Amino acid sequence: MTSNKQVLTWVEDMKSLLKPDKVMWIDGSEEQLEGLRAEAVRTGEMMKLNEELLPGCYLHRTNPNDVARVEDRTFICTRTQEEAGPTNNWCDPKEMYKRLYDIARGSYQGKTMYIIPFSMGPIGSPLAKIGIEITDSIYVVLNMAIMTRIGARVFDVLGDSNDWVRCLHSRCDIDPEKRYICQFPEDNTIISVNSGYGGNVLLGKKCFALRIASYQGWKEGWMAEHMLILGLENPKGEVKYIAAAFPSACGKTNLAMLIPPKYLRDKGYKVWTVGDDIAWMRIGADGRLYAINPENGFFGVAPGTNENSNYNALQSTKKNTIFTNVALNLDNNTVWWEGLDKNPPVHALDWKGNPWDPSKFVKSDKSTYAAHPNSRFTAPAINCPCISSEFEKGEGIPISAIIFGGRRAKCAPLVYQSKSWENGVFIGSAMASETTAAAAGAVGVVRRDPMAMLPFCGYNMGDYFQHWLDMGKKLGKNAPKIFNVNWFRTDDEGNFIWPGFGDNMRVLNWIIDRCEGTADAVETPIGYVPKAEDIDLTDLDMDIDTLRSILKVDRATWEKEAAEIEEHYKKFGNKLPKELRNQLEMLKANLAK
Ligand code: GTP
Ligand code: SPV
Ligand code: MN
Repeated sequence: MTSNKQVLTWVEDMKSLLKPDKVMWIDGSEEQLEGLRAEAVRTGEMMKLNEELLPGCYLHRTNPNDVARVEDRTFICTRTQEEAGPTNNWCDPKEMYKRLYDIARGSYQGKTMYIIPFSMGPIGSPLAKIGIEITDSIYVVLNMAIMTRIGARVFDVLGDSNDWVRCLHSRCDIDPEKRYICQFPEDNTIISVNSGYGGNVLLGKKCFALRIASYQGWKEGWMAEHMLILGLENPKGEVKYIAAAFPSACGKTNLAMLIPPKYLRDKGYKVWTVGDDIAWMRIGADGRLYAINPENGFFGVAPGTNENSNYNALQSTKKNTIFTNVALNLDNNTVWWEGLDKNPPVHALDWKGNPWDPSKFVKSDKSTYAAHPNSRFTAPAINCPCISSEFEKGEGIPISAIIFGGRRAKCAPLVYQSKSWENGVFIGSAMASETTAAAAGAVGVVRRDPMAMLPFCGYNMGDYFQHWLDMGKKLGKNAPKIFNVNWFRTDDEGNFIWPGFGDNMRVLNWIIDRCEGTADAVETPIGYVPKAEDIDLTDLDMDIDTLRSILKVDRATWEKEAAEIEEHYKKFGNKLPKELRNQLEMLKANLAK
């Protein structure tokens, strides 16, 4: 399929290490993929779902010890620890290669080695990059076939070039004690062992498109970010693009596929999805910031997805989709998860494959759930009813606004605008959010997650902040405006105050109006906050005082926040850019006024 010498040498090296019985080059043809689906059904790796109700759809269950990303077993292996920085696990590359090769040695015996050439970004796009993943899992092959552009045509573009990322995955024994997800940014190499779950094994996604790509972007002058990209169309038919960084399971897929409230739809407002998780951004010939979505599908959170919360995501999963760790409805061979509808299946198997009894469901006890809280769907982007006409556009689309956000029960207001790019970088660098089920470990703990990149930045985060500041200097007056949002403020009973989902459009409209210079704002110590009258509450069961309560910047809360940011900044030592130190001092001074 290729005569690229570096590729062939690497494949030979991997063959002698892993000792597969067979080797299969994935050419991307439908016949080949169909053969693999049949084989996965034969071995029980996947279950075929109801062909009439869910054509081309399958269910896969991972090992219960292997259901989310594992941040404590994820490493950035640079020559020095300083290059990986204070927020990453680090190991010397020589030592880690040895440990991983010892674990992987001979692990493909009796199995087939699948070689998947893939492109992150439209094939041949000037913003795209190529990778090759070797895996022993058909589930990985079939997911990569949805999430990326795969097959022989990737080699046509690669030619003899050595600019590609080596991705090795081996399931080994799914032993959590020997599970490692390792990035070697200086070698364009990723090695993942002892896992079979999404983000740990679909190596084009977090491992390449964020950890390796963020490092490449730093070296090459572009940005790889954990951001959705959406186009907001106004009644005149003009489309403005927004990129938004929220931590895992904090609402990117939902915002990317938003359906505006009826009164805005009637006026002609629409939202178009370009991406739901990752953005690669470069400065274009006209000096503006252009973004592509390097992915080709959605690896979305299933629980909570329904007709009302995210109609477009649900539609995207109606065909050619792989479901992971959701429940199986035995009556009609379809899938179910908490929050899909109000009719839990009567005869069902839970995500572990055990009989599930809906009468035993207790909200506070996750072990009674039918679907795992981090169960997911892998759906082709072309299935999405609101996919942007620019989705395949290789040069990318120009970004007008960048939004940061997270889950903060208190503190951060519904929305505010930064006073400048530098101030926006400060806001991103100080972001905090409650942890979610997307990663193994405690859920609901507030932690600092700068730019939603804490688990994904492939180099020293102090250098990453500096890179953001440098990009702003290069962009100058063309820099997108930077905002912060928080859909997750709660009342004393713990209920969300803001309705969220489609109603977030009301906030997006204010953001776009601010970019156009047509909306007013109030200056506060933390940035520009909307006047309550400027957030349209038409058709909403919310009074303006409640809205005021979530727009309020509380001085005492923010003084405490500033002290916590100061603590958070200590980690970065002399790598913390002085501009950010100044920003913090300015915030403290503003609060003291
Ligand atoms: P990753 O795929 O892990 O990166 O997650 P994501 O950022 O794409 O999050 P997603 O859109 O899948 O949402 C995660 C959870 O947040 C789901 O349970 C949603 O129902 C919930 N959610 C999303 N948007 C909102 C919102 O505006 N308000 C509230 N209250 N919940 C939301
Ligand atoms: C995330 O955790 O941010 C995800 C899911 O998008 S995973 O691909 O597992 O990283
Ligand atoms: Mn994500």
